[in-house]
Amino acid sequence: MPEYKLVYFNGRGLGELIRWIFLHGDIPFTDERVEMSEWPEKKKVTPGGKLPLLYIDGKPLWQSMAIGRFAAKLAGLTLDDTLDACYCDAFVETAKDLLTEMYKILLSEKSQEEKDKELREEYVVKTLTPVLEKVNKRLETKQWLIGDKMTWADLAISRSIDEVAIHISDVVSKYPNVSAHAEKIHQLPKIKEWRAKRPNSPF
Ligand SMILES: N[C@@H](CCC(=O)N[C@@H](CS)C(=O)NCC(=O)O)C(=O)O
Repeated sequence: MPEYKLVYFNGRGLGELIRWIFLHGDIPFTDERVEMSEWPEKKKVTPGGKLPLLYIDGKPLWQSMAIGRFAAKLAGLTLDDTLDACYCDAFVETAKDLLTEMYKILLSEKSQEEKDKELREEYVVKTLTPVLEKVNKRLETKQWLIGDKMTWADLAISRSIDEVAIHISDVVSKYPNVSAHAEKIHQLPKIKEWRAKRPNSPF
């Protein structure tokens, strides 16, 4: 088997979904973490100057979604049908938007009070709620988001829900199907084990 090394910051961010996919798929990988203090120097020698990167036998693959899709194929978490595979991608991008829009606010220079206000009045209303409503409705009649098996789209949505619930504790619970679906993923043995032992970090 090739050697896989995921390089990301010492946090969850855009690296965490990739970790979940490798862990669930029982695919050995090195989880290399870069401290922010080391980054200015490391960035100069990092292909593309952004993280995450996945080194496959030493050769870098960039862009979190391309890496995630590759890992998902290895882990058997993709679908063969071309259109269904695209719907998976669409949910995964939606899950990424949930994170990037939230991080934009959390990582801004604003005061905590301003961030809290923006999260409640902008993010929850315009970004989070429409997704929760759509996913909750979809899961009324389906066990998994697309097709009849678990895919990386299920992991991606539940990973984003995991992060949202860390920063905004009282919104997701209003959507019972989303909560139950996320819980089902969080109870997968490798993911459960990882969530219990992963390093603590703000993001
Ligand atoms: N579209 C890229 C975005 C990568 C990205 O912006 N990574 C951030 C961390 S989440 C980064 O490397 N920031 C440090 C920098 O730009 O110097 C992806 O999805 O991988």
